[in-house]
Amino acid sequence: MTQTIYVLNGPNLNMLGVREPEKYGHSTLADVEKLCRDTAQRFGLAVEFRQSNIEGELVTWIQEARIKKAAGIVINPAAYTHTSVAILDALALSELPVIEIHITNVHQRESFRHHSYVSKIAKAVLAGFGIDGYALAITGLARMIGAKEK
Ligand code: CA2
Repeated sequence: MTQTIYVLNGPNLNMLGVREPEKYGHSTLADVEKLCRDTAQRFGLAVEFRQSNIEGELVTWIQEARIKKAAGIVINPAAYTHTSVAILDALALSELPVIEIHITNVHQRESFRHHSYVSKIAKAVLAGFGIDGYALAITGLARMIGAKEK
């Protein structure tokens, strides 16, 4: 049976490629989705790719990932990284392997971006690779769950 990974994106990431290209690059969220699908396909994995500006919707999708027996979660919680105990709790309750990814190196930015609630439960954290971080995160998760490269 094909295993599925959830790739979840938080608020404002729908603006990728549209605003602030000097910080976030020129790729759009649709480009990120294609990169994720292409990377996952190499390991025979399916992808549920979602973005929301609403905290509770992300929580619901994390719960859904567990119900649907997903193999793991790659998440860029965006600003909720630094604020959301609800997303931390949902990820912990999911009992799934979680990889946290940030496009920018949050540690070079404002001090309020240096703390992540999600890092408390993430198996691994990537920051500063641009959108390539998504491909690296999926590759790392695929190896973690024992998916074989085709
Ligand atoms: O570096 C990342 O991936 C972040 O998760 C992005 C969040 C930020 O709040 C985190 O501290 C770090 C912001 C997402 C907003 O994305 C935009 C993309 C293009 C233009 C404007 C915003």
